[in-house]
Amino acid sequence: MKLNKDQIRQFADEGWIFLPECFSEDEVAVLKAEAENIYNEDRPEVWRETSGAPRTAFAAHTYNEAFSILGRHPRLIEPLEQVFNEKVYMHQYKINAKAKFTGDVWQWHQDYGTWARDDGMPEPRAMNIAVFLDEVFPFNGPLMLIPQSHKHGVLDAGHDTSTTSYPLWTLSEDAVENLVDQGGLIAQTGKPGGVLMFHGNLVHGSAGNITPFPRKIVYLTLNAVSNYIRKPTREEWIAHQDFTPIESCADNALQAYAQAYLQKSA
Ligand SMILES: O=C(O)CCC(=O)C(=O)O
Repeated sequence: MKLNKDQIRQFADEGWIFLPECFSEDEVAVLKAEAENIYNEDRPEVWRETSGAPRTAFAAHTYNEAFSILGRHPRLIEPLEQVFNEKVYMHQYKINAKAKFTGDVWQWHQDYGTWARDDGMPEPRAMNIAVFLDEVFPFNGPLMLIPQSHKHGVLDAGHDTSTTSYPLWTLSEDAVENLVDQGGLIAQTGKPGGVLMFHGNLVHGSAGNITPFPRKIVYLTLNAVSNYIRKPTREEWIAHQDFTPIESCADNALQAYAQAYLQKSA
């Protein structure tokens, strides 16, 4: 899947684009079922909120077939190869739960700020491409983005290791207020199967989820191969050190897997 001129322009100007209806109902159904299975496992890659609810599952592409196919899917890989003009590898892979009633906040941050400081990534030539598994409403903790904030480079940040179970380099309230004055603020809602891609320096965060509606989103962090990380400090399954370029699977691979899976479980 290639981005068109308008999408490329919006990405350059605003720092994000949303692509609705990228994955079918069957494809999403399988990923949702498998995400729940993973959250029920007791494994180090599954991090939990203080309530015990799942917060995120790392590296599912390395131990789950459906998420492995998603991690090689051309609808996600090709747009990033197009933007970076080279092959990409998987820097990080997360299935964020934002569980019903207890899903916790993600403080205001830039992804590249963490990749640079914690992983020694040389340039912001990596980014998150996110697949919505549940409907994202205005009220179940949508991702909030500050348009155009990617144009400010890496901003000052403090290392917050206490607010949630996930340490993050977070921005000050003053910095966020200034950026919102300039670029505004959007909350990206959308149906399951939609895809959001956003620049590594775009400032974003999300509020807690006190509704009965879970909000699962899968994030593939794809890095340009030449921009491989130089000084890793985190576990291999958080910031991968296998820099092998991803070869995309067939466009129908996940659909075929989903049909077989759904027939078996019917
Ligand atoms: O899932 C969310 O609400 C936020 C995730 C996020 O900001 C991140 O992974 O960097």
